[in-house]
Amino acid sequence: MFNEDESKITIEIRDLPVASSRRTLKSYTSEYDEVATAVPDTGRKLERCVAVSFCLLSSQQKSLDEERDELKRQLNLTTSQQKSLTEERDELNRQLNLFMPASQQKSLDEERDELKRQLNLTNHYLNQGWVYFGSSFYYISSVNKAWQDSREDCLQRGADLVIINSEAEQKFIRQYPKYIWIGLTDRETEGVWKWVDGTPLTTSFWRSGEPNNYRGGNEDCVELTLDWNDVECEQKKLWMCEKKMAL
Ligand code: GN1
Ligand code: CA
Repeated sequence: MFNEDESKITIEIRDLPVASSRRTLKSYTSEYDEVATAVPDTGRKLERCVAVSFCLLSSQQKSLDEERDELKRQLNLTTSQQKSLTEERDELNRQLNLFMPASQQKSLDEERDELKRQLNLTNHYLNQGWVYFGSSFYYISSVNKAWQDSREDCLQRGADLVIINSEAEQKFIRQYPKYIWIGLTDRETEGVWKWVDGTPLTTSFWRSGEPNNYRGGNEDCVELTLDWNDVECEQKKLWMCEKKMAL
């Protein structure tokens, strides 16, 4: 880039003794002026070079400054948007609490969850062929089993053998096929009839002459034959399950 004269100047400046590096800016300036006067072209080129570098640096700084200002502007915008959203949320919460206290909201949420649970359960039972009557679902089997096995089947379905508490329920069950197991037994204590949920028998619908422990047998379980009859628990019959569910 430099011609022979310029190379000389470079060497002269580089080869300056260490002590001279402590000289004042004034003395360098005058030295530069001397050199520039001695070699006029070199001085002009150096000046041009410094000026171009300065211009480049200035323009880079300018674009960095602009970029920083733009980022600041966007940050301020986001912060102010967030602030207004926070205020809006707080105001909505305040209004909602005025309209309905938090405790009431909670109990409504719980009620909604409970209703959802019941709806899912109801769909499940209806899809499996259960029938709703009074405040229970009922299921009638399609195969015959002994009383205990029948009961196991109901328990696996989340239910138990049917318990008959009223005349309405008795009438409802009479629509179904004859000879079905119900959840009544005196297996624990002969002559003391108890429902599968442990409650004692109060309202009964025995067939005339029953229970009779027929011919001195061991009739400890109850079938529904329009009305009730005690029979041996090992007989295989259809059965009915009941799942209580107040809807
Ligand atoms: C007799 O008639 P049937 O089979 O429905 C008996 C019942 C016995 C049952 C035993 C009037 O009923 O008590 O439990 O056989 N009924 C009469 O299978 O004796
Ligand atoms: Ca009998």
